[in-house]
Amino acid sequence: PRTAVDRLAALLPRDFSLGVATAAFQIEGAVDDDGRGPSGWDEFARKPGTIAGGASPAVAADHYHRMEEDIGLVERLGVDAYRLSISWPRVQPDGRGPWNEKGWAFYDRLLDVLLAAGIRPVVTLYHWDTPLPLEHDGGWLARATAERFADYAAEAGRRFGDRVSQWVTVNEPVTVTLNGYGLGIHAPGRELLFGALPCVHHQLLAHGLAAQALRAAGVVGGVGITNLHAPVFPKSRHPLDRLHAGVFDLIFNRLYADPVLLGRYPRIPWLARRDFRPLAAAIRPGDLRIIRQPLDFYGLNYYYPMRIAAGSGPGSAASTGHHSHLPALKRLPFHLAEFPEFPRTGFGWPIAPGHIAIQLAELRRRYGPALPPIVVTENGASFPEPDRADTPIDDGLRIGYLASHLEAALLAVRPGGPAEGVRLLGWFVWTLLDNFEWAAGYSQRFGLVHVDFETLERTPKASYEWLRRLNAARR
Ligand code: PNW
Repeated sequence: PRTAVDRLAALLPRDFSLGVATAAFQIEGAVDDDGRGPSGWDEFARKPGTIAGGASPAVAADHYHRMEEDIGLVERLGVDAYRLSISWPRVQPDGRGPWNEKGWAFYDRLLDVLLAAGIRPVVTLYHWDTPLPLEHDGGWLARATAERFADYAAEAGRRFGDRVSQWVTVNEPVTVTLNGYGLGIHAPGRELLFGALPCVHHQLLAHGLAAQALRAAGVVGGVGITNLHAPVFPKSRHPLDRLHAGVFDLIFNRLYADPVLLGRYPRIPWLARRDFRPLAAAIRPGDLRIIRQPLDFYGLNYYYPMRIAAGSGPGSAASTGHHSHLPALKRLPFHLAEFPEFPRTGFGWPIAPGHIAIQLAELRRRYGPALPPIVVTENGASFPEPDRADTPIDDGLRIGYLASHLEAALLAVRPGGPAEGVRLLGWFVWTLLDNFEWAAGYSQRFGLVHVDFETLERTPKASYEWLRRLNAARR
């Protein structure tokens, strides 16, 4: 082995899967085409002040009209898998009742194009685009949404069960609960703080019911969930920082992993008991048996570690992209502290590749034999980049982020590594294309491919070339 790419390629097990990931709402645009119904995100993004720069998701990267070109980009990367999501309101505009055949036809073609190119489709059923009528009926605060989701999952399984290689039921339920219903940064913009906790249970129930429905439909592919995880540290050794870091770890990580993998919610420490009442009220007998389905894989989205300090913080959040003032944050008894020692991404997120190893080790320690094989379903970073790609975009920082995280994960799970025993099946870069980055609009670019949002022209960045060479070096 000679180059850095060769050395990294040499670490990749033969059957290890390398891929790229996208999400429907962030790239498709075409929000009124072919009978698609509105989602909660379409409505949220129209409210003044919700999206950085007042950006609209209506066109996004226009992937709906450029699908073949985009899959061509995936094909030339030489990756073996592509993770996409189905827009629920595109295939079932009301979230209940009739299917929209033209919507299904789009994904039908997409799967065919992928398979013809020899790329394994990994399909996420829910990447945050709730059909608007369901959102108006309470969204994830309502138990009925989980039942509607199971109907949709069953239909997706019946239609595509012979062609999808892996199914992800729900993407990052924690982000939906916290950002969408707790803090109001994401759709539907509710600021319920702990009142958002029923959304935890209803999304996990949706996952369990969907996993059952997919299997009942006879799908041949594997079934899993994708959770966002971050190792959580107290800012200092002070007991109050440690206490609050423990509660935050519970809220962020364990609330989503324990029920799915162990069939129970974590024990809530006394100081948080009152706050957690809305969660207890949502649980019915038998639910946890549904939530703990045997999984073929566990999807891990990994971005950065977190640091927690006691006391309410500055009342602003980096992940909105416009450092908006968030009154809800002020009402929490803890806040996110910085890691002064690490460089940061465009979002201000710390770059700490060694922490993906800590994350994998922690999952191993907590869940032991109950931990299914892991797929890193997202890992990536945004950096400031120009709107026009007049000169080639030399995103060495992104290459550094991706290469160091992939390497750290691969080394961690080897014999003698800190996460030895974790079966790591694959790794997906977030993301193929610059896209609609939720509350940050088009201000944060995570893509391997630059998108000019005026001309919609695609221009591969240096990181695209890096991943292409990495794939080529495996053969
Ligand atoms: C993920 N955080 O969201 C989502 O799955 C993607 O759709 C999104 O584009 C991507 O990561 C980048 O943001 C996250 O604050 C939201 O830790 C918030 C966080 C991490 C990921």
